[in-house]
Amino acid sequence: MKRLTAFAVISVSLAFAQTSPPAAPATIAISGDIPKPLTITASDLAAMPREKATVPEQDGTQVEYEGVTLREILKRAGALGDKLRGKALSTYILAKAKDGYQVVFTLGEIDAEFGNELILVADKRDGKTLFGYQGPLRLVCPRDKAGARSVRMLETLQVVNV
Ligand SMILES: Nc1nc2c(c(=O)[nH]1)N[C@H]1C(S)=C(S)[C@@H](COP(=O)(O)O)O[C@H]1N2
Ligand SMILES: [Mo]
Repeated sequence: MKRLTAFAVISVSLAFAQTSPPAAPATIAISGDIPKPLTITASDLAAMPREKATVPEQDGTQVEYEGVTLREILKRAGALGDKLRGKALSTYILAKAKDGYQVVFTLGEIDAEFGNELILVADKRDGKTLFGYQGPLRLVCPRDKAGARSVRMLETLQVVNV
């Protein structure tokens, strides 16, 4: 009986140890060459215009991500205006993740008049919050043929005007 209890206690603690810690709040910090640094919170994201994108997993299954476009976020931060001309066309966005992973996008590829890329800052996957190594926020680049720019655990966007 005692042994059974000890076994039960160990199993329960193991079960707890295996559950991931509470997810960090979904915020994204935007800094660099913008009028003023800005943090977008989970509730900001929920209130902004939302888009969906369906992309294939590496095994071919389709998953639906949902979130706010990088374009909307850059507009909110004052990095994207009406007509992208001059210096704005040599501006890039450095997207950084919690694990140090980082990739670059240009304002030109995101702007509707140029590349018109729909890049998503996603907070949901098939309707559910992004778990562990994926979230709470990630980029999704549906037009990319490889997954490498779809930064998981996205934390910051730095706007750099070269
Ligand atoms: N933070 C972070 N994001 C990342 C990576 C990484 O190492 N760290 N790897 C990239 C690569 S190489 C791929 S193929 C995709 C894989 O995303 P998936 O887990 O949705 O398949 O994540 C990308 N995003
Ligand atoms: Mo990859």
